[in-house]
Amino acid sequence: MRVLITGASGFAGDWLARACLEAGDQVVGVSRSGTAPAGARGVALDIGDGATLTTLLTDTRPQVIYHLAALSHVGRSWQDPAATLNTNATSAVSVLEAITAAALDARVVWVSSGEIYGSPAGLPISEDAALQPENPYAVSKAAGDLLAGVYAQARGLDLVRARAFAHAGPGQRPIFLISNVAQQAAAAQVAGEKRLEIRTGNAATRREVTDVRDVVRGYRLLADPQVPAGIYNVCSGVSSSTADRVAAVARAISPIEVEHIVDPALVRAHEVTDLRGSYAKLANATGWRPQVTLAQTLADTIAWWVRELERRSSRAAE
Ligand code: A2R
Repeated sequence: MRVLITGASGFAGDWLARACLEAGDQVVGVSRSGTAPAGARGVALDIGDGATLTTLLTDTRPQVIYHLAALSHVGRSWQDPAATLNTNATSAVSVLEAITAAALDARVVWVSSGEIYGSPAGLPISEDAALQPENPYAVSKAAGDLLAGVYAQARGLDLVRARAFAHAGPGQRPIFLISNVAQQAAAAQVAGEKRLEIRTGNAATRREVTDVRDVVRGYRLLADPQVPAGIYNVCSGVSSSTADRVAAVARAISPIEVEHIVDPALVRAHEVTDLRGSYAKLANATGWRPQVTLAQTLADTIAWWVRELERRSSRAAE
């Protein structure tokens, strides 16, 4: 299978590219840096450059296009909302235009986000919930999601919108919460500490998280043209509280003693108490179910950070 992945240098894109390579796909990975895993062809390209993207699509004729390229961080979207909207909405149009212009017979897996639902009226969140984005990132992803739906209908693209909820796992940047806590835990292990303080916001707030390996398995299942086009949540369906997650970290790095400190500076005033999605539609269409537990995600992410920190310190010592 010939596949093209935008955002192949990113956290999920790298896992996806490697999963495709393992399955025997020929992978073209697009990002501004052009970095892609060994075995893939990395192409340095800004997705806003529609003409070059059209030429690349025409030359490589992918059978599946996974669109992941985005500015992906909610906090950073408040720092630079215009850039976030530019990449995730305006440049998303250039991707849709390029796919249309290349006139490919391809399945498009358009990676959207569970963030676009905002605070829903009911749980679990299904695909027909209203879109109520609450930050610039969520607005930009909602715009990209809606545009993809409009292009699929108006231009006849064979497109699925994969609304991925928060995901985590080895290799994620520490600006994301789970990776940040895992990095702290790994640093304590590497330094031989006996005690670790973890500071968080509200301990009772419940959020869901899906392992990145489950997420990319979902994307690959959605690439099958037999799966009806449409909208699919990709999510674990279970939420855990902040306190649960800190306790899971403590179990993962035992015997290091973990003290959970709820920092008033991190507590948000009007926070939604629970958020979780429903993956029933994806399960019905593909048989997908999450396989990796939160404990496993945490253990693997901590182990990844231990290797990463040791690699950095041996490089610094050279
Ligand atoms: O361009 P680079 O080398 O910084 O690569 C990032 C790429 N990217 C772009 N590629 C081409 N043109 C652009 N203008 C552009 N802006 C960003 O998107 C990188 O390969 C990827 C984003 O990776 P991460 O920040 O690690 O995001 P993650 O967690 O892998 O999320 C993937 C997708 C996104 O659509 C999220 O909105 C969704 O999953 O949750």
